[in-house]
Amino acid sequence: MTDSFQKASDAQSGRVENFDAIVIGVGVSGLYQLYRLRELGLSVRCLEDGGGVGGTWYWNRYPGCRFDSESESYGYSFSKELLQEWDWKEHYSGQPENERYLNYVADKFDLRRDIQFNSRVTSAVFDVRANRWEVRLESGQRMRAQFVVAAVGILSARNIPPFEGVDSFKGESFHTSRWPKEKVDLTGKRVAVIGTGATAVQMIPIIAKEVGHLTVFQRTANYTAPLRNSLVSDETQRRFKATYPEIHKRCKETTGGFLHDFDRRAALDLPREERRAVYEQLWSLPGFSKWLGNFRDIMTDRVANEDFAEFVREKIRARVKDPAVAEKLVPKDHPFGSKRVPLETEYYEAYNRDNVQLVDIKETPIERITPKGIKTSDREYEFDVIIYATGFDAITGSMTRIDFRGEGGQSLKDKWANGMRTYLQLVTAGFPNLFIATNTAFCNYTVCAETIVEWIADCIRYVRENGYSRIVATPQAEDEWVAHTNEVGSRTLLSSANGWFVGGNIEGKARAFLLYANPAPAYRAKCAEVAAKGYEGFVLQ
Ligand code: NA7
Repeated sequence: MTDSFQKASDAQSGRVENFDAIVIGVGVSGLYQLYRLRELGLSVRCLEDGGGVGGTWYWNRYPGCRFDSESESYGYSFSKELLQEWDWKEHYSGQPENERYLNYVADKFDLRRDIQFNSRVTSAVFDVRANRWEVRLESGQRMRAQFVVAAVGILSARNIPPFEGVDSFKGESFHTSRWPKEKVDLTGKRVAVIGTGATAVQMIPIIAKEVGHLTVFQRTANYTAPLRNSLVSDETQRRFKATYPEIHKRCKETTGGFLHDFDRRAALDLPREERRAVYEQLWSLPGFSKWLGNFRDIMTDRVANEDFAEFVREKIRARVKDPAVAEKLVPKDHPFGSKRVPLETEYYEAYNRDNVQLVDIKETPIERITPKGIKTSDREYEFDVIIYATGFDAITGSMTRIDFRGEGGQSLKDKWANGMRTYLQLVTAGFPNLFIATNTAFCNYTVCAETIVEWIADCIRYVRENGYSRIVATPQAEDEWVAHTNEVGSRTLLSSANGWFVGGNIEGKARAFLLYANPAPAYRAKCAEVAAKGYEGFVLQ
């Protein structure tokens, strides 16, 4: 019987399959979680909405999509064999290659046999008497498991703003995270891009060369920095493979899990000329060096931040020929790094092209989408294609779009209505045996995702080996963690902007620190300490 026939017949017959654990999502975290749980000898079913593995790297197929992390620091570190087998072709690897990598991992570790694709989870209800979750799919299929691990991604619930008339547009429209697998031919077309976040910044310079005319609708100008990508030479490839232990050790020690780390000096302790020399040096380096390799107070001191922000503004002005366009592209209303800094390649040069126009929608807001295009407060623009590069209902959206029901039938969506509430970013009180395997530390994705996945696997093993059937965080531990997260976040400049880090990108979304802003080593140490103390802050039964 084929998989889809099996599913259809299960849905019709009401047959409920049983597993030790269900993993929702098969991106970077879910794939590794499956591997670790299987290593424990658990029966596991992995449920994936998409038609293949990869999560972010499956869905985001828009032109120009790539890592902003150094490739050698983003790949998994758990398998020495894998590290030696895989060659990274670019220093900042592109989506097609990243998807191939994750498929290679799935095949190498024979993970596919436990993955059910095209399976969207709609609800998960905890049965307090049986200590099991009942998970239901859009198809009607049901299954039960003692543990559920939600590896649902931090940036997977796409955000299409509720513009009036969205469905009335007669041309083609795409959200960047649902870009079709088949090539989208933009040749000669009139194209709109709404949004200027990390996604748009990667995509715009590439499609600008292809389209007939491109109109970019910008709500907030962003600080960006040059990516400076290049091919990995054979010699560098050999160096990666020979020094992976050092690479991973470094990523475990740095503030954000990257190869970069903050300069221990305070910016303003240096005379202006010396500071400038440091900025120029950082600017010439690839990747996030300009953000995460900057002076230590860049994320905490407004004056230090403004000093660097002004340097970035000068860099933008120097690249855009039309001073009026340049001024629109220069960010002035939030500190550098308080939103995720997009890394770019020829982004500003795109605005020097005759076929690219920038529309500032703070000056002339979008009033509605029309059958022909986009109507702002001053005119209607006609398009063949509208591209929504409008981001995500980050971190909480991928959880709350599943109807999780915990003890007493409590809904997670209701519980988080005023902001995310977790203990250790990993669990939430009132929802036993549910783990959140997404990296919400301020940390290079895979680096901390591995830690989180391993922590969850160890916790599940502990529960089983000690004869317990459930584990749940106490409300008190959660309260303390939320207060601590807010306190740590408020020491930084992260709340000074309206980005997804704090839920500020979505109208009506409660503002909260969604990322844990303490340095990654401190986060790792805290999680390890909780485990070492027999899962302090949890009730085990
Ligand atoms: P982002 O970084 O959240 O950017 C989304 C963009 O869409 C940003 O420019 C937003 O403007 C804009 N946006 C969102 N809602 C609207 C409305 N209602 N009207 C106009 N413009 C809007 O998402 P990305 O996909 O670029 O990047 C997400 C992450 O992926 C990134 O951080 C990396 O980690 C990888 P705003 O700035 O909010 O004014």
